[in-house]
Amino acid sequence: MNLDHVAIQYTDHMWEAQQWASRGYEPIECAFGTGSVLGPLNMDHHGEESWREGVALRACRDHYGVLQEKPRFVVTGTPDADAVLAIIALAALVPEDKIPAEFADLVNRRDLDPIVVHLLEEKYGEELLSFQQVSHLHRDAPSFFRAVRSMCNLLLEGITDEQRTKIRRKEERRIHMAENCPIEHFGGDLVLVQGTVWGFDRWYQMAPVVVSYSQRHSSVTIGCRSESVAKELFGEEGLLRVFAELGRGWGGRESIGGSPRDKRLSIDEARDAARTVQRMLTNPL
Ligand SMILES: [Mn+2]
Repeated sequence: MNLDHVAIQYTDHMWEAQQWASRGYEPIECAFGTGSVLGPLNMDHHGEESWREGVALRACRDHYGVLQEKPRFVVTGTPDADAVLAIIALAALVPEDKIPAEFADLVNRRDLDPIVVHLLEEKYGEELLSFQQVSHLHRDAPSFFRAVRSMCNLLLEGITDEQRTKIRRKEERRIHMAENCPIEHFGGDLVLVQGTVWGFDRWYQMAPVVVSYSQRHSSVTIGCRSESVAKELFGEEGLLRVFAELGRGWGGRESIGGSPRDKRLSIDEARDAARTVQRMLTNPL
């Protein structure tokens, strides 16, 4: 798969995303704490843009191939299926008939609510799982390229029965590990988990607010079940209020974010963060 003609710029900063956008790079899900950077295609659906439909859905249905001649993008965060499929559709990196509408729909539903969509029971669920199981995806441009390449291959070649079995087993193992990791309750609405796998879809079933400590990365992620839950519990700014309270470097969106990228945290520091979140919960405004 040759992606030499595709340009993807990664940034963690709104001003930088704006700069790329002004040079003709289409922002894909460039939501920052302070708002979204949009290009001509309005490819975001977070924060003030959350009234819009998801980006993959719109890219596949309404804008397939429109950036084929100028496939330039600016992105932020980790490469999720929604953003990656949007890039593939806009740049026409695979033929249109290789993107089943039901796959785009599943990517969209899973992006909006990972808790209610159980991939093991969905048509194309194994395909989406196979993408999600691509490891070592970080917050950088090479990861976006890797993710785009991997989804292109998936769409072009499909998966074998043998791969399907492996994918299902791996997902069952992930669910088991997520549900059996150490969990501490901070009141009824908040849990602190020490996860060795990504498990927010399972953890949100225990509480609407989850503080997850990753021993491997020595980092903390804080999430709310949804943007509307975040606003209900913490006020209009959602978790952004919490990140401001936690100090420099903490950040993200209304419903999810985490600890400073350049700082290693201990489990005790994660517990302190959970206590701060709990305090702000009981004291929403
Ligand atoms: Mn999305």
